[in-house]
Amino acid sequence: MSNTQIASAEVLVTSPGRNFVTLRLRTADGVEGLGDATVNGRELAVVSYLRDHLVPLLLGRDAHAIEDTWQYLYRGAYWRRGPITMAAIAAVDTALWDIKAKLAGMPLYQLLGGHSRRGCLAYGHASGADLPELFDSVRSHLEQGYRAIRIQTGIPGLDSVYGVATSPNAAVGGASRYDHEPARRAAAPVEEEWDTRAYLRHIPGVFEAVRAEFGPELPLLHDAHHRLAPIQAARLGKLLEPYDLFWLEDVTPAENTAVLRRVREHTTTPLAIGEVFNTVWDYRELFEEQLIDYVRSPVTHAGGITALRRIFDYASIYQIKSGVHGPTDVSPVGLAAALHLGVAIPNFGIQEYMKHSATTDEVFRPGFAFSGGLLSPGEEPGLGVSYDDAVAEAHPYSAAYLPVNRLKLDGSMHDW
Ligand code: CS2
Ligand code: MG
Repeated sequence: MSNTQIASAEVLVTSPGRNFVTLRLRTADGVEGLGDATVNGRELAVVSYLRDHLVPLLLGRDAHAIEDTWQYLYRGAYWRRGPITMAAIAAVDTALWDIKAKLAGMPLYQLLGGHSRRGCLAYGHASGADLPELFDSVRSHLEQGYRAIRIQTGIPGLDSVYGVATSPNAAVGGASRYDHEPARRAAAPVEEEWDTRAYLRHIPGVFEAVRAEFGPELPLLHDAHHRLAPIQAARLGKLLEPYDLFWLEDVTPAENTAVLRRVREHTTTPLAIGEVFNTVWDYRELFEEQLIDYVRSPVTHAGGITALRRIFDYASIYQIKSGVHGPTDVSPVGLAAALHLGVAIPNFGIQEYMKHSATTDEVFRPGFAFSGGLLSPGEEPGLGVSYDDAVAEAHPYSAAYLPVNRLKLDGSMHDW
């Protein structure tokens, strides 16, 4: 029998283009597992939670006891839920699944039930300051093999809009990587301006133009980044109905999920939400009243593989599917975990895929692959991701923040 006691637990911080927090567990016999604990813009809070409070509890525990460890950390804390707690628990849980699958000599998806599909349909991010730039970006994504595309554009009257690439077509020439959400390194967040009425006037015409240019087949998605009041969200859903969206994401702020009843009453545009949710409890009324169509939680922010699988099983009862968050601030470890779940679960919907930078991939060496529009987790035992300490250490942490959002009208802080 091998010795599967947890002998070491390291919290690794690196910044290959953007900041990542990774937990590495090692058993007494030297089997290693990785877990992603990155919370964009609040990274060091999770580092402390792990280093100061969880690592001491993990040493000596049996790495095989995944469910018991999850319950021990979740119920045992007394302080339940919240992004920092759940990212820390997620990292432990993911690392333990990585170890178990390596000990079994299998890719993780085999332990989750095996293949249910050839791969995970991925959507990419097309964006542009105006329509010609947006169309170029859509074409570039189609050339790269994407078979589903998120559409974000500049809004007349606003200098910059979150989610619109700063150099959208760089990927075509290969000069530099296009980046919609660059790490904004600074001591304080950048402030952006927002105008909801200008946005609502502009977006339907953008989708009309994209459908006219690219036809009816291509699945199109859009993210409203939590910025609308319920009645505005209902209106947007209704205005977008002729353009047959795959989904409309995060229409309203995340706390008051009951308002999605109002949105749902008015529109048949499919709804996705949940990238900032932490637990199954956030979804309860949304599932039971069938107010949404897709679950956005990633493994990293919803308590790990154990917890996210439970959320997906619950969703499946209501014909609700997965649509896992996959921005560049979810590390390759978090993305790999989503892909193992994604190929195995019965109710897979779609996977977001923005592509990490080449430097990020040098640190994490992911074994997953993108081909023909599908992402596949690969056949290496475990998660299929290995961490290169030397490369990681060459990219030390430096503070970076998401932008904040103020109304153009009078500078009030606005939702996002
Ligand atoms: C976005 C994210 O990918 C998405 O759908 O909402 O870019 C999100 O804003 C960031 O991941 C936040 O860290
Ligand atoms: Mg989003």
